[in-house]
Amino acid sequence: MDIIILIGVITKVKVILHVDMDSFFSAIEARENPELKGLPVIVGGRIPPNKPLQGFRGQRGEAPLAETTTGESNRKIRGVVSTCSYEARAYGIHSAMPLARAYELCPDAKFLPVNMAVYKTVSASIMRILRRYADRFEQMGIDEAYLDISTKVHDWNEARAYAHLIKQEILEKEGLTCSIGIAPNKTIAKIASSFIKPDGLTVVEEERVREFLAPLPVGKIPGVGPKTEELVNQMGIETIEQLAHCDVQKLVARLGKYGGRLHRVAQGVDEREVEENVVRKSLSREMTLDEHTRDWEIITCSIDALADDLHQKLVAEGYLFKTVAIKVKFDDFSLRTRAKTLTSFHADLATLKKTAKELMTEFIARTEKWKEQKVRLVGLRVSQLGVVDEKQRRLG
Ligand code: TTP
Ligand code: MG
Repeated sequence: MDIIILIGVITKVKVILHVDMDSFFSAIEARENPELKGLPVIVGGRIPPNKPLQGFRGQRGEAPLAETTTGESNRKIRGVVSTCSYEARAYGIHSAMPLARAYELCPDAKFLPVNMAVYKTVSASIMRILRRYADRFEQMGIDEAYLDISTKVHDWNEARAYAHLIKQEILEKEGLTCSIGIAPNKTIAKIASSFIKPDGLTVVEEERVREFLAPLPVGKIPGVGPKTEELVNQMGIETIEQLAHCDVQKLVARLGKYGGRLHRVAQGVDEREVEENVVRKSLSREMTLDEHTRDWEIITCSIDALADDLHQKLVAEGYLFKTVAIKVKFDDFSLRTRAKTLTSFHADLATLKKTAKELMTEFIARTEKWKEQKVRLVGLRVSQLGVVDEKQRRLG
């Protein structure tokens, strides 16, 4: 009798933890000024003082501002909400809302300017704490990170206790709360960290993944914005369960490759590893356009805005760039990129903008698609990064 020995590869389940700080900027402000605790706090900018309308001349003799937002005032309120406390959210205020609108909803809120230097310092301290708890650590933004804790814990109960230790240390050392999600992969861990907020902890055990995801709207999947959600809804798909059971071919026909990825995510599958942020190879920014367009003005304005944002990051991190690339996503979700490598390293904004616009001009001239499809997203990336040496950095 033949004896067949099956050698199975036992892949150990991963345990991924995602941490996201609660109302990060405003929580730091409230920590620095305890009298703000429990109040609606809005970070984004101050509201200029109310000035009388008739014959007003400011202290330096300036004319009254032209725009008005309320009947009795001539103030012009500029800017958007970066974030706000949960007390302010109760008034319907949220990130990216114009400050003028936030003021209408809650004029008594405390409006504060963005104090980025402080937030970055606090972020660095929190990341130092988190890193120690992880086998592998990946910072995602100023207030969130993934930790692979697979070898640190033996089961989901231990993972829960481990998360409590993390929350306790951040609270004791930094006086801030966070929300944590734990799951077998990154996507589910991220969905889980926002499931209960603020000060939440949600553990999605491997056997419960499908059950957890099933009732959630598709928009809960990280990266699915309102436009994609609407497209998917138009196909009669509202929940992640419906997405998991839908015909993947139809999804791919509508969303391209991304449709395939979404389908796998809906089935609880995400193979991405937690990747250490070692040496950065590139930096990029992208922007989904409010209106899909072929308007050159809008596209160049978007490129300018992306370049401004990217350049700030380059300066902050002390990088020079050699390669500039643009990315264009059309209405049918097809993607095109164009890149140019310069002969030497550059650090200035003007070169970044000029190169990006040259690439875009050339792209438009040579791409047939441009005539048929509108643009839904533009992106800008710099790669082949060099490090500004300390002396240059001081001069810059
Ligand atoms: P988030 O984690 O999205 O928001 P949050 O920490 O303020 O609140 P939550 O409890 O829901 O996590 O973003 C982190 C910080 O990034 C936030 O405090 C301010 C900043 N931010 C902006 O400046 N503009 C934005 O549009 C968003 C979404 C965030
Ligand atoms: Mg947050």
